[in-house]
Amino acid sequence: MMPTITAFERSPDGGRGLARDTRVRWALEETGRAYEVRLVSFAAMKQPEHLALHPFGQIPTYEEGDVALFETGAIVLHIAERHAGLLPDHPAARSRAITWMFAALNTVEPPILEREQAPYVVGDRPWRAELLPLLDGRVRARLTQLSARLGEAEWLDGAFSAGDLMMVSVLQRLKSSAVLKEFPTLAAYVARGEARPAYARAFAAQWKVNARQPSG
Ligand code: GTB
Repeated sequence: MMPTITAFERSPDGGRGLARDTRVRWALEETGRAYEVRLVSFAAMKQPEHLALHPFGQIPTYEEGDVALFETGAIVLHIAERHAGLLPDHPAARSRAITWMFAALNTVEPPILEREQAPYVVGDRPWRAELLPLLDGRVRARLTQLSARLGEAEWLDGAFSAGDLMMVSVLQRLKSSAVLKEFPTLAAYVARGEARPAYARAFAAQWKVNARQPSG
């Protein structure tokens, strides 16, 4: 059965691929799965029909037969566990790849999002000038650790896995910030992920919907 995902009718990033449907599209492409997309507006995301699928009124969601999922971690894991291409066969290696998915979402993504959202949250309050460098420091600390672990390797643990897919997706949020450039091995890691044909197909599919100037 062909899965259906939801995505922004009009992504605020104007097609840069940063909305989280891109990582689900990428996982589907890596595993050779065809899929359908239902585009939703911001208003529709808050309506009962969508809230029944996603309690927080967000995208993406994933529907396939009697399976209805939200949260990209759960969706990518669901795909990776059922279709070859994103998880190693060996049980220990498989568990390590899943660990990297969690590390991306629970350990690396939070400080990145915190830094990205801080200017909107603090506005022009007087502590802004002190807070932002502190949050930059938290991002740098994580990237230093991640960069040390990746070293000169191509991927985090052997062959490309769902852990790399998730980590590259998370690091992409830093592409417009100067900080990623301070970590050339991580910048190259992101570029390697983006060079994968499956990523190119996922990017092109969301670009077709969203291509325009970013709205903010
Ligand atoms: N933890 C959830 C997951 O991983 O699935 C987070 C899902 C999420 O944040 N969805 C966002 C959403 O639906 C879209 S991706 N937001 C609408 C809302 O909450 O009302 C986040 C996103 C949005 C915009 C950009 N951008 O413009 O660059 C990048 C990422």
